Amino acid sequence: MEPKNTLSVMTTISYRTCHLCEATCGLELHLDGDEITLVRGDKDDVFSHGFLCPKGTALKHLERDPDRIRTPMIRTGDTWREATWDEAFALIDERLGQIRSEHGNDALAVYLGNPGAHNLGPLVYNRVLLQAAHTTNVYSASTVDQMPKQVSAGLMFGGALVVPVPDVDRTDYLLILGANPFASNGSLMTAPDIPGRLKALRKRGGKLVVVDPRRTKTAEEADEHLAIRPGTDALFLFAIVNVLFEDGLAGAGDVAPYVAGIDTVQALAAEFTPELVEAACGIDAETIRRTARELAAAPTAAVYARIGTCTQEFGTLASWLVDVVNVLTGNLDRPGGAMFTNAATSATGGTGKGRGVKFGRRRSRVRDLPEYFGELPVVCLAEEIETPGEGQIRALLTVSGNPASSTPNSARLDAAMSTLDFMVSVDIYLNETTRHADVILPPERELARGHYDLALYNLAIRNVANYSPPLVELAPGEMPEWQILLRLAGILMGQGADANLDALDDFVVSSLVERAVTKGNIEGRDPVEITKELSSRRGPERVVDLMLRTGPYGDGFGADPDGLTLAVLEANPHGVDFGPLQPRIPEVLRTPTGMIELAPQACVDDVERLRVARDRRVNGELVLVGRRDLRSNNSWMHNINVLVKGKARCTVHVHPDDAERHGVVDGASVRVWSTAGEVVLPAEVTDAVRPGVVSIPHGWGHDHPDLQMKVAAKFAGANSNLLARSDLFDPLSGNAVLNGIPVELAPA
Ligand SMILES: Nc1nc2c(c(=O)[nH]1)N[C@H]1C(S)=C(S)[C@@H](COP(=O)(O)OP(=O)(O)OC[C@H]3O[C@@H](n4cnc5c(=O)[nH]c(N)nc54)[C@H](O)[C@@H]3O)O[C@H]1N2
Ligand SMILES: Nc1nc2c(c(=O)[nH]1)N[C@H]1C(S)=C(S)[C@@H](COP(=O)(O)OP(=O)(O)OC[C@H]3O[C@@H](n4cnc5c(=O)[nH]c(N)nc54)[C@H](O)[C@@H]3O)O[C@H]1N2
Ligand code: SF4
Ligand SMILES: [Mo]
Repeated sequence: MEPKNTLSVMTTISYRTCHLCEATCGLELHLDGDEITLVRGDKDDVFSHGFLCPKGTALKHLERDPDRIRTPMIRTGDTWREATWDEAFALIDERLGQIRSEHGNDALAVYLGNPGAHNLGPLVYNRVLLQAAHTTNVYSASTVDQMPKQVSAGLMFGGALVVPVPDVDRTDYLLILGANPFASNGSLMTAPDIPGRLKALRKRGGKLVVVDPRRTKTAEEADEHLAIRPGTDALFLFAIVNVLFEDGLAGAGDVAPYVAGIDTVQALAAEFTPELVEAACGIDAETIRRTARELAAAPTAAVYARIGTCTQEFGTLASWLVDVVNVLTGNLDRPGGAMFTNAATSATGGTGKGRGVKFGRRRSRVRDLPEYFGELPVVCLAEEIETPGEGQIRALLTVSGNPASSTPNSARLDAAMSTLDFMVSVDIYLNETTRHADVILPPERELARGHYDLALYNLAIRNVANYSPPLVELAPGEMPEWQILLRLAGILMGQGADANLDALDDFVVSSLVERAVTKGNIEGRDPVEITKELSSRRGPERVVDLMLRTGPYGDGFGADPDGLTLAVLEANPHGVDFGPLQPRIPEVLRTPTGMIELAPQACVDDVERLRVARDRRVNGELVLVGRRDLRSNNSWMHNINVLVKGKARCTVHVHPDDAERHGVVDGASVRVWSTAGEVVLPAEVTDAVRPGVVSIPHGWGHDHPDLQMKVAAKFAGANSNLLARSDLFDPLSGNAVLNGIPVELAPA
């Protein structure tokens, strides 16, 4: 064996952006042939400067995990067998063909999971797949995640991705609610090395305040921690707004000419004094008042909120009020405040107006819940499978998703999935969800794919771009995920199991080109000529090239010879930095009025619900919240020994007072139950949670005998979503309530 850091003659060094979370760190990969021998942070990466976390290093183990599925699998009864691609697609064509012709397109549901937002194939081709499926039953991890933020941003600014991000590197004051970026490395805020950036903020004299029912690592590193009661962030933020108006501190700064609805917000906030909300929030009035004044007085400030404020009862109201405070403190769209990224693939040619957003064009069959941005709330999925009648779901296609683990009332969904007539999963593991599939289609290994973070660079705290080419050849029998998705799309379009992929892909690209020549830097150009210029590439890379070249820094196919192309990124393996964020209002707005709608009617109407909730005893005696661990990634990286070994991570955190009251002892097994179900797991008695709150991480519970994840089975843990209820959701976004769930607890 060789010492780790010595380069053998065989070693090549390559660079690649890590796709495992939203931080987009640059990795330096040492390869011996096709094998990774060492992973380091790329110190020349223009954005991450050498930072990486333990998951980045684990890429090496993920690539060679022996439990990973590498060949298509077909299940008959309880037995799985390997199959050829042709056989697998032929079976899918036959069965989905039957089901859809007999019962209609809605009989097939599609669920898109989180890794699809981090992988180039699905980022480009999931859309094509959905168009081909032509079904009302589209679901995704978005409605157990950020949908409230997208809805509030849609209502206020006009688009699902017009989401402001905190200008972390320049702000003087950062107020974080319901996020723990020291563990998660940031979300809806692409910022590699957030620990370093937050330390730098404090070092330059800035202040960091964290609002979280738990004293997280981020809270420990902050100047101040406010241990809020779960689900009350909207009340807290309303009280801040109240103080801003009462003290004459409210002013929208440079964006004032573009703000509509300030008076309505002022009137709504009038009743929510700090004194009125302090008991509900568990934060005293004086602290709320001081926080409002500090936010207003800081030279620049930003409010940033994430999972804890989205996956709760008032997810959209809280998400809305975050940006209301950003506007009213004059911090929206100014350096050091909350700003809009101008990603290299952003659509250009915006006029500062648009169609805005419209929800509910379709509705769920059983509960009549509206669609948001083309998808139905995943809290509806189980009932749509269970309930007979026209439009019942009989077949399911999951693409990089594990809804049996990640969505509420998992036991019910799990049972419902076992009744499906047919199920297909595009996935790399045989896990809680894919065990129900009839066919599993495994994508290629990570190093054989190109990578460009099409989604997350839209939310980056600097304008950056970085492309990673595939580093190894496809092994025999490996199929790229984009081709799998396109073949499935071909089947759903009725072109059969072996549709001409090249022709399909040409069609995808030509329709994008047709649209691109209607605006921006290639307006009026000949689409045939543009398509020809792109023709040396295929698959997602061709689409990325088009988007980069027509984006804000693009070469416009000759219009700016020094402009950006995919080839430029290929020549810059450490990325290209287009600098700090710049003010973008009004150009970035897509509302029909061209204004920032500070008081969208849907939010105004929902305030009544908040008013009622304020007076009740918050969600009963004990409520459940989640948490994330740095060495974990939702439900799917628990089969990697270096990440899961050591101290058990799937424990329930209980405050010492609650532990005493319920007779719970540190380390002993406890039973936690809700109206949805129960779990048994070890207790960790800690004052890091506030009294009345217990915390369990999600994504565990790998104990089913049918799973093929040997390491995960040893560290199985319990699935917290057995406790989450599918009847609890935020009515403005359909998003599940995963934090603030009433539970009870007893020694097991
Ligand atoms: N209680 C509770 N529940 C939660 C949350 C919470 O905070 N609390 N968080 C929610 C959030 S934010 C999210 S995003 C969701 C995640 O919900 P999901 O996206 O449904 O679940 P993941 O755990 O991310 O599972 C990802 C799946 O993709 C597969 N996979 C991994 N890599 C690839 C690949 O390259 N290609 C393909 N095709 N498949 C791949 C994995 O094997 C796994 O099956 O969970 C949500 N659930
Ligand atoms: N290591 C690791 N990194 C990840 C992931 C992972 O699973 N592991 N998942 C990735 C994904 S998909 C996402 S979406 C992001 C999420 O990124 P974050 O939003 O930073 O997620 P969490 O670390 O779960 O932090 C949420 C915090 O909200 C708190 N909270 C719960 N309820 C409330 C409430 O009512 N009010 C307030 N103010 N706080 C509350 C919780 O105690 C918790 O500390 O992380 C991503 N990065
Ligand atoms: S922080 Fe995220 S992007 Fe960076 S190395 Fe870790 S998992 Fe990868
Ligand atoms: Mo997420």
